Amino acid sequence: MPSTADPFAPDVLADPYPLHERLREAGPVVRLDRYGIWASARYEPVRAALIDHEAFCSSAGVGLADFRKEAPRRPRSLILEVDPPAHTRARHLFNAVLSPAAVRGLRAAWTAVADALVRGLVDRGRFDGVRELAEPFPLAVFGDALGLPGEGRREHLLPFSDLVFNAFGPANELVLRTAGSGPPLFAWVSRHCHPDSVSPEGMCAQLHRAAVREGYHPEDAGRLVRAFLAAGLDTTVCGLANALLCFARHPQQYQALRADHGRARAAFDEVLRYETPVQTFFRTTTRDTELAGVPIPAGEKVLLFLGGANRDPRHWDEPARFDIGRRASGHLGYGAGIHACVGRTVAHLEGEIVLDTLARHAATIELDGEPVRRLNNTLRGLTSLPLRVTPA
Ligand code: QZP
Repeated sequence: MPSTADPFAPDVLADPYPLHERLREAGPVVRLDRYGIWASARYEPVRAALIDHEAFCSSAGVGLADFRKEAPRRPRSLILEVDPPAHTRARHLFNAVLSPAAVRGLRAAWTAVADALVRGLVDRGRFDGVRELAEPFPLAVFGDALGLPGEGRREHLLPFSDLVFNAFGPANELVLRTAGSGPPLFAWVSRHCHPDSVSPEGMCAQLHRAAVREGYHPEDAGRLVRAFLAAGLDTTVCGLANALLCFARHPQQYQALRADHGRARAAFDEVLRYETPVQTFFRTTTRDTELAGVPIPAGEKVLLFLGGANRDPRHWDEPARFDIGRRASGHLGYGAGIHACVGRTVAHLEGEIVLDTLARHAATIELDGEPVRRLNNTLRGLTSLPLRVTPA
């Protein structure tokens, strides 16, 4: 059954869940007439398409634009928007830089940063959860790990990724209203994809060196580094902001977290399931195929609602309930298959540390005003989250 809905309309981005429900009820895979694409908001087909990278490829772009019909609006990502074997080569480089040992080595310093930040906020009693915690923490800790200079991070990286993630959607008002702001942001990002502008021990320089060693042209090595800056900051900002909102709205769940800090990791998975930061991705069919029994011709765009899959009642018991006690780890917030988030251990470390630290220092966390939702064609997050906390 086709649908005329616009998944990128402002009211849908503000609250996508009613549309997900309608699409899931309309079928496992639905035609979206407005964009001439296919879509699924059910768990099984979304997962199946992500895992079948041969029939559902990434090299035609993972946004609405079909790179076979129109040139990419920015130079193609050499990890995200490629298929094997090019993808495999790039993925190995990221895996090496983001090795378990490397990520383990970040924990102590990051915990100390979170501790100082959260102590200061709890002492004040009231703060903005986005501007004073969800944004500064990843910008500080992952920015340092990447080897970026402190200067200019906030002003460039968050608006840059806002453009990047809007660009996966249609050229709607969100894209048009920021159209002029790109050049200085791209210039800053390009500069810091070059090893001369970053610390030699940081992950940007490490990745660049490894890529050149593997035979990438230095310019392509820089384009690989760009993925760190595009994908590694704003996604975790959204995840942390969503986490704070979830716990402010669900005080019993916050008390359950406080009662057992060992739950912080699982709790962050439940946040990613319940309020998925990366809401959507596209794939493109490489041949006539089928998804959950629905035939799809070759060369078609398929919109995968990760956030919809994560609330599919066919897979989850009471999906609209935020419950840190459930087994949420099978969620699709990090994707699945060969393109599943390569930085997930870093993202999860940040989430765990912030939730654990908060639970140690704040006895209660409550809304202190209306949260302000941030609209983006791909990301689900907030621009402001007024919070009130009491000391533990
Ligand atoms: C964005 C790039 C959540 C991710 C898909 C985001 C992402 C990954 C890579 C790039 C951009 O390489 O530019």
